[in-house]
Amino acid sequence: MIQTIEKHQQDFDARIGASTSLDELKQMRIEFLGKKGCVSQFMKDLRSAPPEEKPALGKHINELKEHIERLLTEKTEELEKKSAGASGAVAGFDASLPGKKEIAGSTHPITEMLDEITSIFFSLGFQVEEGPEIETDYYNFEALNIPKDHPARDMQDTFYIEEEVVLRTHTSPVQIHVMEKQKPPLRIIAPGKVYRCDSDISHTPMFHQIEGLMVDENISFSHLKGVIQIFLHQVFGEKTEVRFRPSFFPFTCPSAEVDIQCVICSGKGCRVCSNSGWLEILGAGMVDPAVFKSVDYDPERWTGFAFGLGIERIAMLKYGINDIRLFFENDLRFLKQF
Ligand code: FA5
Repeated sequence: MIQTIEKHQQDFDARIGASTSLDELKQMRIEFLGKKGCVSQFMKDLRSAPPEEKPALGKHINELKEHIERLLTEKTEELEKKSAGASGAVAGFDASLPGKKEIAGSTHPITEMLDEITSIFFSLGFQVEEGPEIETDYYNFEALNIPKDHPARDMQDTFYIEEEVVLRTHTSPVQIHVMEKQKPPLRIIAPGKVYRCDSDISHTPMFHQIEGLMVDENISFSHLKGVIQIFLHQVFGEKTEVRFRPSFFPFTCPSAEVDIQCVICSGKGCRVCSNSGWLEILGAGMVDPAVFKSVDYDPERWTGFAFGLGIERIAMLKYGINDIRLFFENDLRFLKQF
């Protein structure tokens, strides 16, 4: 039996030396180590061998088994390395599979609109300022001439964090922060997020505004009209219909709301413009003397205008979007179009 074992080992050594594929190795593993393979057969034969020969035979069979296992493992690793080297890949990597496409990110349409508007005002000499999104009641309302019991608070449905702390409902409080720090003349815009308890086809609870403020000697309403007109014509084109409508804001006097003809229905009236043919995009006016007093500016010497515009509304009009909520649903099919 020892001779037969040795014969099988020689046979195995010759075959493994000549083997060139992983399939051949699999086949040899079955033939030599499988249930019906020669090692199993030797184990069965061992049971009927004379007891005095059993230890030596057992040792030979185990050595053959270990030899086969070791050489099969070594040869498998060698062939795997070779095939990986040939395909330029690593083990377990299938070079024939189609590649995964890298998805490149792009700027959100609201960010693009913000950048575009900011650069228009920048070209008109306005500097960019920022303010906090969590505001005190004082900056969001009181310093802007909206006392606690004033009905104008109803115009901006407010998220209160504490009694005196709110999520800012508009970017107008940045006016106060800037005027407290800087002396006139000044010309600033303040872009950022604002929050109101609002949600429908043209309102979202979070949206973006850009505040504008210009203060100098002899600033008049015609300066305001000129700046707004230049801005809207740059965004929507020279032929765009714009209208100034008298309005009320406690922090400006006189005040106006500016509408632009609805681009969804070309002024005929639709769901988006509530059948009016116009969409309101900004509020504006001459800075109220009460606001100047709250920041220690002399209202006899300085005059100024301020405006606050809704970025999403402008983006809706520019791109012909009929539901503001699409901007925030993160649907890539929508976002990829910009
Ligand atoms: C204001 O917020 C004033 N602070 C604007 C202002 C600034 C007036 C300086 C005078 C001087 P109003 O509430 O109208 O005004 O909002 C301004 C713009 O924000 C609106 O014209 C509209 O375009 C947009 N807007 C208002 N509420 C929402 C909302 N929930 N979702 C999206 N856009 C909105």
